[in-house]
Amino acid sequence: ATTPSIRTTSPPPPAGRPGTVDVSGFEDPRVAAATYRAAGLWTGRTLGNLLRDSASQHPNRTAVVAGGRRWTYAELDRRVDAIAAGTRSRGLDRGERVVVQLPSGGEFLPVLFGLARAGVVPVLALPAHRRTELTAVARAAQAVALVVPGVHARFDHRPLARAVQQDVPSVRTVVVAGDLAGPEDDGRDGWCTLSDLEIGGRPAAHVTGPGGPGPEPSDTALVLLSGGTTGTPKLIARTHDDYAWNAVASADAAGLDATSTYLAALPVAHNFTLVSPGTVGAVAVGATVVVAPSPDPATVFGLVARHGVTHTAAVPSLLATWLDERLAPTGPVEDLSSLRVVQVGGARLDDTTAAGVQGLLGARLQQVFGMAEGLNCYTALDDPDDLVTTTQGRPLSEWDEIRVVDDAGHGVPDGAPGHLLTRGPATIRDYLAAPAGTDGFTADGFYRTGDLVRRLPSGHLVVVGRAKELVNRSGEKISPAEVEGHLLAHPGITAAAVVAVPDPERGERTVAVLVGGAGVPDRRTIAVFFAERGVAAYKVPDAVVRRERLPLTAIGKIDRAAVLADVGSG
Ligand code: OOB
Repeated sequence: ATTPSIRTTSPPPPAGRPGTVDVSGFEDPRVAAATYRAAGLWTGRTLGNLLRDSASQHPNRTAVVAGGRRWTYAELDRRVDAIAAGTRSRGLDRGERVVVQLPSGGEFLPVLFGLARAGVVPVLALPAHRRTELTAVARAAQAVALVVPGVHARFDHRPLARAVQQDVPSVRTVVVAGDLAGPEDDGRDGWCTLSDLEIGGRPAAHVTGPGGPGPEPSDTALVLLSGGTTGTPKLIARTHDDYAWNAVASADAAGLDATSTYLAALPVAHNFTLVSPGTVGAVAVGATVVVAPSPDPATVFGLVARHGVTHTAAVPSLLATWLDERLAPTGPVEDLSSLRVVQVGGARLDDTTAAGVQGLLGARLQQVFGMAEGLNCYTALDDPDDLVTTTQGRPLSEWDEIRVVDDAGHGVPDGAPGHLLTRGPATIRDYLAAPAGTDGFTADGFYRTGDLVRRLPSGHLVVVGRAKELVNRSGEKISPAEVEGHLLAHPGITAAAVVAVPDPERGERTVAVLVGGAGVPDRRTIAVFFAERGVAAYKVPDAVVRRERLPLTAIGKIDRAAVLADVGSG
């Protein structure tokens, strides 16, 4: 392939910060990529290299603390080598996809980096996902393997993995981070434990041998799931180049360096916890990662005090529980003096909670407005307090282009609300395996975020709302269309509308308005029905309301504004 030339003369005004960088020709992703490389953003390092470099610079520094165990960088690097070799020797090839469903614990990072080092692509599912979600993800990704815990949170993931393997014929291997269920799994084609993989034992029938070329920086490093608006999962393929840049630049924005300790309080598979700067950013700079088994204040504060945590991240609803515990302690009052930066993002943080962080936690607040599709915005650690408490920050770099447009796609002036479109060094140009009709991008490659923002003259963005149909429940994104689909499968329901209503604790919660007469099930029955269908429990509506009919618009669609007006307060 020829490298496209980069035009440097008479640049048109860039869409990001006017006059700072030349983005002409960037509608062609190859031109943009060549420029990100030339500008030194994309450095050609893979995720495996990030770890290798930190291991050679700080071999004896603690890399990961989890579940009462700790690994130095040298140990983590060796473990990752072993998993990479085991992955290859079991016949998983470069570019093939593996669905990883691991909870917060000591296995997640070794597996993530091990697969990435082998060039095998982890697809990050949530521990809460059940047969419906995992099957859909494995199918869309054409996954060849699954990595699951044994029993986690009193749920046995092995029968679930077996069911997904039945549903999706491309899945030929299951790796259990724990014990195999019993003799019936032992001889099962392709099944092994993570320890088997690490010691390279039990070669499968389809061994192709270890080695082979490692991943290229432009290869997909990992696949994230979109907090999408449809029932079908949208897969987000992030490259080594873009993810490594996202991690390193974010570490810089958060003041995270080799002397820092990052606490992963939110679930480890979420993009915020991974790369903003998260665990991948921490590994990139040689910081220590502490993995919290639970985000509750007692666990988090105990870990902060014990390990001298300097940085952590929360969604607004979680932050509120931390602040409450400091205001009115229900347990021992821990020494949090090591804490320097508390990042908050995933959903809109209210100004009052924001203003409480410094006083109650003794740390600088950093607001983070990010998305798995790529863009990360941060308030700067030295921004004036009013910007830190009232805005969601500025894009990570001058190469992150921001457009704020009206419904017709015309730019709006600074200060006016509009739709946020973005293009940049971390932002994807398309989904992998997007359902037909997905209209997520403009012709010149801008991602339509679905968020409504105001841009201040300083470049800071304020998130003022959302145009996409999505419920943001404690930062967890739920698609009303998907939940409605599951509800309509119940014989007692003839029509259903799911809307987001404000919730003091979670930010938003789901209310389902159901039609179907006497047969309409209650919430508990729906919870059982969803579990039987293999749907994640967090999708069960928080409240159920019965009505004779749903309000319709003139052309016969569900009138969501009217539904919301009906049930909006409860
Ligand atoms: C993060 O990623 P996703 O993919 O789960 O969700 C992205 C969406 C955004 O489009 C926006 O609607 C919302 O979550 N969001 C926020 C926000 N941060 C994310 N809305 C208001 N204020 C914020 N600070 O949620 C994510 C990824 C990386 C870092 C942080 C969050």
